[in-house]
Amino acid sequence: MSGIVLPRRQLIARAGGLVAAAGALPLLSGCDAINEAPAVRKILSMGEEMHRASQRALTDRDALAREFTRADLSPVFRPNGTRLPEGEAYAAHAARGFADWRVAVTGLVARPLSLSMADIRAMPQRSQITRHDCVEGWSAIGEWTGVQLSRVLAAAGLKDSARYIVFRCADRIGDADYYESCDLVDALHPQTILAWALNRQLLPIANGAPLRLRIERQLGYKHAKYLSAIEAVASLDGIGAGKGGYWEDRVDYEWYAGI
Ligand SMILES: Nc1nc2c(c(=O)[nH]1)N[C@H]1C(S)=C(S)[C@@H](COP(=O)(O)O)O[C@H]1N2
Ligand SMILES: [Mo]
Repeated sequence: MSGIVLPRRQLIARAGGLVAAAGALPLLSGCDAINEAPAVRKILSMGEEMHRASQRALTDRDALAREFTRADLSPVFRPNGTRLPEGEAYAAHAARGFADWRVAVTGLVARPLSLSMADIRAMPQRSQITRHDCVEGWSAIGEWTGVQLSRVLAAAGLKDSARYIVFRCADRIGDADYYESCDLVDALHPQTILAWALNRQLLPIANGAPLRLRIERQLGYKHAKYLSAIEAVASLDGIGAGKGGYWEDRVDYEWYAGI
């Protein structure tokens, strides 16, 4: 079998047919019988190939978003959505330079955390110059600095049952809190960071001070601003209207907004 090399696509297409044909094979009992049957061996190796192909598809999601240079920075990083959360609580935090702001890390974690901005800045930092793409039809390139979400989640100790990360925000639009969510592939992606600086300045309020998500393989609305809590959950049911985000719940925005 090993001598036959087919293009991967053809191999996968054929494997489907072979797996179907396996049902019609004479009954075999025990591992020896399986190993001795060339047709079955072929099916097994094709199953392995399909597995590898699906692994490749998963790894593609780990690919890095393009990073730019300082020469590419947009002169102005246009704010969108909420530009100033309403309410006295946020105003009081802003007046104190967010010295008392806390981000809770809760849900399916071994060690729930309550992180100050100082805690977040004391962790290893990453900077990245990336392009933000908003579905409303504009893009901007900015330099973001912050801690990788993977480090925060490692500090909290994700439980095996955790499947999604929910991002709670301090602003409301209309009558509902803004929120977003992603799966663990995006949560643990190296360019998914909790950013507190834009273009090497403290994050402006309009862009999500004191802390916002940068989730570089996804569209703009996934980049939750004004982060107040990060929650590990097994399911998105019962969170908001259950579609995983403020806009997903209200309009036809996709939950998986990969770019
Ligand atoms: N909390 C919160 N996060 C948000 C929004 C918002 O209104 N509130 N708008 C989203 C949208 S649609 C976009 S395009 C980006 C805009 O980020 P910016 O204001 O830094 O340009 O934030 C996203 N995150
Ligand atoms: Mo957007």
